Parts: sequence; C-alpha cells; structure tokens
Amino acid sequence: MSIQLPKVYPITDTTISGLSHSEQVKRLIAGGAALIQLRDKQASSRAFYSDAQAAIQIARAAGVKLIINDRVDIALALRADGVHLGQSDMPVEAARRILGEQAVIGFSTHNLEQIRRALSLPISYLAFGPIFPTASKLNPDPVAGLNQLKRVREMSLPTPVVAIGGINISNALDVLNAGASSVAVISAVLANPSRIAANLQQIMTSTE
Ligand code: 3NM
Repeated sequence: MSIQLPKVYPITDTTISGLSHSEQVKRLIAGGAALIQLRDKQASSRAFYSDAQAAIQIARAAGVKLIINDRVDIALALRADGVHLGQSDMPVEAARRILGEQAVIGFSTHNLEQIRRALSLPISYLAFGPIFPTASKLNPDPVAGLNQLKRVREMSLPTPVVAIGGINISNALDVLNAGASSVAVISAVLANPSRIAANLQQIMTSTE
C-alpha cells in the first residue's frame, strides 16, 4: 500500500498558472515529472472532470501517474492512480473501500498529533506541512518548519512523507535532508507559466 515517491511532486493550480490542468500536466511532464496531483478548489465538477480527463490521457501516454485532490468520485470515474485527501475530506477508509487496494491514497497532516492518528489508516503516503509560509492555500495551518519535520523523521513512519508549503529551489534539498521522502511544490513551479518545465527541472536537479 505504501509507495515509492519521486523526490519532487508537482501539484497543479489553474489560478496560479492561468492554465488548464491538462496544459500544466503537459508542461510538467516536459520538465520530468513522474507523479502529478491535480488540485482544484474552484472549478465545477463538470469542468474539473473534463479537464482532468484530458490530463489523464496525456499522463497515461507518458507513463506518468496522476493523483486527484479531494474528489474520490472523479478519481474513480477516470481511473486515476489515486487521490489525495485532507483532514476534512472523505475518510481515508471510505476512499480505500471505493478505490481498492491498488489505489494511491495520500493524506494531509499538519502536526504530530494528526500524524499519530493517521498511523492506523490505509494510506500510501502522508503529506506534512506547511513547512514554510505559503500563499497557495487558503487558511494554512501554522508553519511547521524543518525542526518539526525532523521530529517526524524520528517517528520512523511506515509510509513515505511528502513535505509541502513554501518549498522552492533554494530550500528543497534542505527539506529532503530533514527527513522528507519527497517535496510537493505549487507556486515555485507554476507562478511563471512559461517556465514550468524549466523550473521543475531545476528543482529536480537541485535535489540530486
Ligand atoms: N497544502 P506552495 S500547504 C496545498 O500545509 C497545500 O498541507 C499545504 O503551495 C499543507 O508550494 C499547500 O506554493 C500549498 O507553497 C503549497
């Protein structure tokens, strides 16, 4: 159920990039992405479904895995590789029942107590953040910092940990060295839409 994650895990955002999910996926794949999450807190179900459908076709043709944020129904309908759930989304156990044993299920946590509670859940990876201040999420939790991330490493979790929040080319390697298996990035890669592939490639190179 646990999975091996690439060191850099980009997440799409149509507001920050000004591009459709499928166009972002194209550019992220050109930059070397192996796993991409589609995240949309605004689009109608119909609009998100059809954009995600186009994105999945592109990802599949390239052998890239696609995870859908929040929407278990859309992940199931499109046979996406999995879902990413937050603390207020559908319970992880219910999503696992719907999507099956093979699905990748990621789960967001924001403090050590939430991680402890997540340990008994059927998840494939845990996300932990925000590590640094972020403007890409509405009402983010308090910043955890690298020290909290080091404490997460000391818990020797059975699942990989994806660090998220304010991660960019200057700090990605520090975050991995503090114990994350992978870094999730939004604005550092998407804020300049003409440089999505180049920025992703640079962050990936910085982590080697
Ligand atoms: N989740 P950026 S922080 C989507 O703390 C998200 O769980 C967070 O965007 C969490 O890379 C965040 O632009 C936003 O800071 C990450």
